[in-house]
Amino acid sequence: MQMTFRWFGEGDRVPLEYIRQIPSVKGIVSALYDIPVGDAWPMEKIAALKARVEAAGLALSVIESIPVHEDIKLGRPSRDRYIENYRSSIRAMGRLGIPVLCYNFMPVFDWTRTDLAVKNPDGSTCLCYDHATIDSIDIRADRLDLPGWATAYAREELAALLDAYAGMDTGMLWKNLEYFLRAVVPVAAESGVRMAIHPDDPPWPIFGLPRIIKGEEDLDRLVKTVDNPANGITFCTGSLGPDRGMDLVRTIGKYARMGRVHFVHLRNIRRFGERSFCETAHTTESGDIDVYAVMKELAASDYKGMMRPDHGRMIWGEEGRPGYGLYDRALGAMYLWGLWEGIQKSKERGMRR
Ligand SMILES: [Mn+2]
Repeated sequence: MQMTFRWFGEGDRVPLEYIRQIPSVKGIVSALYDIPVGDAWPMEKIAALKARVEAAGLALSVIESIPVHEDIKLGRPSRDRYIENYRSSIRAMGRLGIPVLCYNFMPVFDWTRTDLAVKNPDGSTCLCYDHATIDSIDIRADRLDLPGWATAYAREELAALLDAYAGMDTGMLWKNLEYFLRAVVPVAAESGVRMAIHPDDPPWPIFGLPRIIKGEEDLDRLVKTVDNPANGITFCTGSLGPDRGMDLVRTIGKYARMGRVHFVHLRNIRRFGERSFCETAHTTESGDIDVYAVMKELAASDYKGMMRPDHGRMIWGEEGRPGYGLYDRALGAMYLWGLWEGIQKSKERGMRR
């Protein structure tokens, strides 16, 4: 397993040089942030990003993400042009030897939270989600009152998208994902790039928009849709975990043994009621996910892919992008690496005996 860390490019308040100082972190997860959604990523720009990361003593291990144009998700005739661009970006990644591509297929909004800075008793802050609050938001209001998304869309643009999705059910969205995968996975396979779909976050429909990567049944369908190792999963414990019915430990082992987990996002959450949760520190005792058991199952599956500590809290007075401060994610990386080393060593001892 390679431990990685997300970096949002030169605009990130956390410099690459600081990330390099976190023990155990060898890889960077990043993207090009100035390319319009749907355009092909120019090879030179990806090469420059890679060179910048390598100059800091790290590897560019994962692209997270190349956004999928809404026309692809909507199945519009223009999708073929956007898919061709997507294939071109994948080929460029392959030529540069960047092994993993994380992407998602969520309509309109990807990650969704209702509060980006809930104060914890210890003075830290964290991101939370409450479904009743989501239901109370008027997404067609003049000013969209959804944390993190207030300025993402112009009002008319959002209204047009919502109208376009109004008649779409999950079956149609699946068809469009399958069309996309049949077109891009063969290119990824021949380019040496492993695609890794990120589950829906949170794992249920919001604002009446369909969502299709919510749990085990969906992941089963996904891996079968194009039966190729290049068609894989980003196993995000914090995205799948809010569903109380999800057995994270068994399922991460199941897909890892199939060779379909290429990237792991590890974070912990605390559930409140049915569809309500807050993100916590990474340790098992902090939330409802048995992080040790997840890591143990991954080790038992002989996992060799990438992992990153996902969202952290804001601690020690740090300010910055919600979920993506340096301090708590660095603590998370250390905790996860400590678990991993311990588990690997007891595994080796067990085998010698
Ligand atoms: Mn994630």
